[in-house]
Amino acid sequence: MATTIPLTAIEGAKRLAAFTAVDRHILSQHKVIGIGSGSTVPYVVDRIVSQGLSVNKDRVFLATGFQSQQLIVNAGLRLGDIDQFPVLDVTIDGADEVDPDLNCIKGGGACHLREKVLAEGAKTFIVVADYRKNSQVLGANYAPGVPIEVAPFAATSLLRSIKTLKTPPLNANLRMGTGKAGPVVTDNGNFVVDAVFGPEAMSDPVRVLHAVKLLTGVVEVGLFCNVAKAAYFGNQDGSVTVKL
Ligand code: ABF
Repeated sequence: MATTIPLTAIEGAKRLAAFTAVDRHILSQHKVIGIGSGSTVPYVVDRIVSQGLSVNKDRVFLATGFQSQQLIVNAGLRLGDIDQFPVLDVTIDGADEVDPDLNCIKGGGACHLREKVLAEGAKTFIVVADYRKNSQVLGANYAPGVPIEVAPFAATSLLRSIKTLKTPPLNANLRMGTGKAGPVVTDNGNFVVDAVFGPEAMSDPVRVLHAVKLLTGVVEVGLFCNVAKAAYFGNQDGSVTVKL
């Protein structure tokens, strides 16, 4: 007899957020859908699959990275390409942290360049997460800092130039892989620098985003400001908090 393994509270919260967001935002008329990265997104795909073949056969799904590409393909959904479908109806993705204005830190999984392309290309961008990501100030709950994708040749220079910002990070480090794997390499062949900014800087994430983006070698910054339309947080008690 098959045994069912109960979900932990956090997994249950992720699933609740994902299911609620899909039910509200992935409608039958939506044909081009962006699928983000991380551990909450598999529940998004599960819920979309449960909408049935009759709607899904006419849809195309775009991926933010290798993981979501595998999710789409393994679920039997049609994988599309951003070059063919640059405008998406809806993109749903996870986040590392979300503030009351729906500004997000993203990129803990090193996918934030492609995530931002699919978020900005969507008519509606929705964030799904568990309650731990619901924050008053970015950086309060997510210790690793702001992920910055950087061209490998410029990574060492960036670690120096970022210190010259008007409000510099408290620390910044090249993200390393596990063991002796060397630096983490993104799906785009770049490195990632994680920069921890203090509460004063993070009270204005748009300013941080603009300042860091101007530094030579920066490909994309894992701050998503004025992009998300809503965020859904699953709570431990089975409720969902919605930020609009
Ligand atoms: C992606 O996955 C990233 O931007 C973020 O780093 C991470 C969040 O994942 P999880 O759903 O596992 O918390 O969305």
